[in-house]
Amino acid sequence: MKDDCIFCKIANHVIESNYVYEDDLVCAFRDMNPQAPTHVLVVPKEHYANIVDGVPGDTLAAMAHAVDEVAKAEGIREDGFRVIANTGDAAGQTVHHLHWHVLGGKNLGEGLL
Ligand code: DGP
Repeated sequence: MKDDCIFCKIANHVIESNYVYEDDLVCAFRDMNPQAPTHVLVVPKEHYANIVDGVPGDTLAAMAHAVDEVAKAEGIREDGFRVIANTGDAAGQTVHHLHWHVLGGKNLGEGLL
């Protein structure tokens, strides 16, 4: 755990949040600034800066499983939803702990965002 990382603290319950799903490797909690009716962040409990920071395969698989669990719990799995991983400054990544945005609950259209 990285002591100055807010998502390390939330993922490891040093700071509590609004959790939607959790297992040994990952957790999912609601974004504090939601951009859609469902806006949940899936994060690993270990610290990785982003998706190209040597993330182990089992962690990536656990994140994908968590996306599925979130989509089921939120009732957006059948209609469809969007998963976004902002990576680095040019993508506007503001929290430098790997996270996938899961967005759904409305028609997101064909544009990127
Ligand atoms: P980005 O790094 O641009 O992919 O977005 C980071 C997201 O994290 C942004 O939508 C706001 C959210 N966020 C930042 N700090 C917190 C926090 O302390 N709690 C929660 N629930 N969300 C946060």
